[in-house]
Parts: sequence; C-alpha cells; structure tokens
Amino acid sequence: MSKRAQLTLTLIIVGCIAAIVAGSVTLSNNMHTAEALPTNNLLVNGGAELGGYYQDGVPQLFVAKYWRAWWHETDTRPEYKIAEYAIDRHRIHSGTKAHQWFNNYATHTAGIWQRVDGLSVGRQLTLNGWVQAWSASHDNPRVSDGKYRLRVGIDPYGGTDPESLDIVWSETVQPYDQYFELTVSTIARSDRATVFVWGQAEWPMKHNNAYVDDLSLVQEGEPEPTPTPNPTSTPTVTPTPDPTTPTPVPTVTPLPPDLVDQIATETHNRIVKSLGEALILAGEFLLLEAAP
Ligand SMILES: [Ca+2]
Repeated sequence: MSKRAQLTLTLIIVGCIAAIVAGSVTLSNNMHTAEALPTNNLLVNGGAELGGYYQDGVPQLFVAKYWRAWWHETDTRPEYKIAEYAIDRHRIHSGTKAHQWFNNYATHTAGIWQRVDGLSVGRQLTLNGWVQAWSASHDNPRVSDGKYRLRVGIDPYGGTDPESLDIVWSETVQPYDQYFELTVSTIARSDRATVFVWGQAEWPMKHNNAYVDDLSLVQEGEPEPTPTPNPTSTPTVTPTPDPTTPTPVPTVTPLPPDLVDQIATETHNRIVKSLGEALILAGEFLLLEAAP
C-alpha cells in the first residue's frame, strides 16, 4: 500500500473515532433531557421549564406558568416554588426545573391543576407524570422518615374542584426522594378535561415537600373521521383524448449493414492500438526497473 493510501486510510479511521467520541459526549450531556414529553402532549408547561408566576400576586405562591395551585382550606396552605436543578438536581426529572410545594412543621393536602379544551367526547385520555416526596424530621435531603402520599387524576368533565367525585385518580404512592411514574386513563366526557396532582402530608414533619415533573396528557384513539364529500358537487371530467388522432409511436431507424461493419472495425482497431501502447510502456518501465 502506498504512503498516500495509508495516510488516507488513517484519516478515515481517525475521523470515525472522532465522530463516535463526539456522539458519546453529546449523549451524556443530554441525558438529563432524555425523557422527552410526547409531541401530542395537551398540557402546557408540564415540566415547569417555562418557569412560574405569583398566583393572585401572593409571594408564597410561585406556581408554574399555566398551572393553578389548590389546597384544602381546612389545613395549612403550603408554599409553592419552582424546584431548580442548580439547587438539587435529584428533585428534577428532566430539564432544569420541576413543580414544588412544601411547608415546615405542618400538614397539608394540596396540589396543582390545569384544564385543557378542544377534546372529543368518547376518546381516551391518558395522564402521565413523575412525582416524589421529601418528608423528614431532619435536614438530610436524601432520607425521609415522614409520611407523604401522591397521586394524579383527570376530571373528564373539565371541573376545577379537586374534591369532585368525577375525578379518576391513579394509584396513590409514597415515592420518597426518587421519582416515580404515575399514569391514569379515562374517557373524555366533555370537550374539556382537568388534570390534578394531589399531595398529602400526613404528619407535621420539619420538611414536607412534593416534587412533580414531566406531566403529559394525551388524547388517544382514532382521529376524527374525514368529512364525507358533498354528493351534489359535480365531479371534474378528465378530457378523453381523441381516438382518431393516436399518438405516433417513435420508431428506430436501423443503420445500414455496411456502416455497422465499418464502426465495429474502427472500434476494434482503436482498442488493439491502445493495448499495444500500454504494453510498450509497461515493458519500458520493467527495463528501467531491471537496469542496474
Ligand atoms: Ca422539568
């Protein structure tokens, strides 16, 4: 193999290795955003990445945009704040933010809700979300010794009462200090539906925190049927070609036999001549190589 060929091959191999290494680096950098929300997600800001706003202008209610906080008036109102990756990455499921509500030395029953419009009655709705709790008598953020329960639900009638018996709830879980995926499905009973997240701190621990991320609501099933074409409309008539004027089929004119023979002979002679010249050149090269 010539030096040039060796260099080319080396460059190709180095290029391939560089591409593989670059791909690995990109993958590891994006690992925290690997859990992409479905493209047909009907919820807005389900992952809290769009940040928050002060609900009703209350400083303690910094709720994720497009969501509303709710709490039981008979219990303590928790504080709402967006959880940040920079503060504690373990509280974020994807991206750099998550929903959060909490209080200290107090119990609460509280959560968030969002309503969506434009649904089709009878189609299946599936809600998915990731939840975790920190319920602790101390300040270690990796250990919980309290009791906190979480669930997600759908009101298929679009109501906004978190106490409504219309809400179809997922299972109730207690995922302490790590994210757990919850899913619930029901059938749309209206052209709108409301999604709820429900969290309950049972004991007045020093810390009672709920974290929620990557909420999605998807409308499943068959798409809307295509409207039937208007039967009164006149179909467009494609003009029929005139049968009396058929398109002429192109014909191939054969070459005269003499001309064919002449072309063949000339081609043959050219090939023989080129081959002879190549052999002479090769011979001269070998003689030069063999010369002392
Ligand atoms: Ca997020």
